Amino acid sequence: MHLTKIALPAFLGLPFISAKPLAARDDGKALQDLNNQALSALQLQYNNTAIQARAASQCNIFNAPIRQDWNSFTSTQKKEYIAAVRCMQTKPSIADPTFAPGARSRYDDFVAVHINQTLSIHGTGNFLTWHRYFVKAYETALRTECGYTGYQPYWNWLDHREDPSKSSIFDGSDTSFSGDGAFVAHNGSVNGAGYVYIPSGNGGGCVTSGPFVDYVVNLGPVAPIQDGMKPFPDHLGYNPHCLSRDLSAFTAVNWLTLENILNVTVGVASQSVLAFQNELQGRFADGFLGLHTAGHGVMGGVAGDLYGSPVDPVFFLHHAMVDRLYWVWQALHPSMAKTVAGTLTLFNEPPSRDTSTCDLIDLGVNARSLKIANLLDTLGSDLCYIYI
Ligand SMILES: [Cu+2]
Repeated sequence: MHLTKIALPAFLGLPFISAKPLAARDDGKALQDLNNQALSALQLQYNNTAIQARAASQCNIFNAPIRQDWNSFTSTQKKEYIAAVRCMQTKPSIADPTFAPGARSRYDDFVAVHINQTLSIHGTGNFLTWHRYFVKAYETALRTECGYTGYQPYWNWLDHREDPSKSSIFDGSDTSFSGDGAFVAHNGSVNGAGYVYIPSGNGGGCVTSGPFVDYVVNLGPVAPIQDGMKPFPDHLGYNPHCLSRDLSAFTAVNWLTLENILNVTVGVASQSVLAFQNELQGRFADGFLGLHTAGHGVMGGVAGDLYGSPVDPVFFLHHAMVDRLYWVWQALHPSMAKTVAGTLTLFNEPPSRDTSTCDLIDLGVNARSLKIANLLDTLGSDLCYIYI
């Protein structure tokens, strides 16, 4: 599906998010308005581009593939996406076994590069572009290796925040990503680098229904945060276990909020890429998880492990939503859109130099390496997509 020139003018002329009290506003509609603001801004940028440059461009807002909300998929589209994920989990790994001896599947190849690079892709200057490219490479693998014909869907965080087990992503049906884990009594999780206590939910064990009930997770956990969950000492070794979850309404209600989304995209935390990425990832010492960390925390179980979090297939819908906010922020802040900030190491520990847009993003066997500079524009020659 592509946007049409007839449909697009509808995005123009929309008022910017008003300052009405949050409670008086439909949160879902406000988020959609924000997305429409980004589309309007991109159309203006397109209109202001010289005609010759437009003609030379392969990708533009009118021909770009569209990433959309999982909720807007039909049952057929959901089943096609899920089947492609299951296909990735059964196709043999192509990674060098000396690199990741525990990787058995193509899916594991993605998990392995994330585990391997964890300390240099979070709390760093490449966080946004690394994960953007990671999702893109995964989307491409689903399409080229597993016959998926659609594009990467995203998880709308505002949907069923008060009870994620009722959402179309986690309801446990055959068009979901399986549901909550079986109840296992435990004393909650400690998220946010040890600063933020999360009470246990109704799960904690293996998922009990849906498409991923028999999925064997081969890698991790490296640094689990759920009480009683043991780390596996060999980071890339073979450790078959189940997909566990402990859905956390507590986390969703506290941090997956419209207020936080508006703050990073059009509010105080949107004033620089550093402010945007820091607020998105969280201020842990203040007890504030941030949207990115909270999304992982809502899943709980194996997804709470910073290293091995991609073992839960909802990781890619969550990071598509993170990327959607990055895309909105870039569209609404064109003068800063191609800037990067931050260093090469997690919270600059150990201290390292500043990230450069000439630095490479290396996804191992999953994609060719690209410079950060090539990943800053989703309407460029290496990336081509928009969100609705
Ligand atoms: Cu990550």
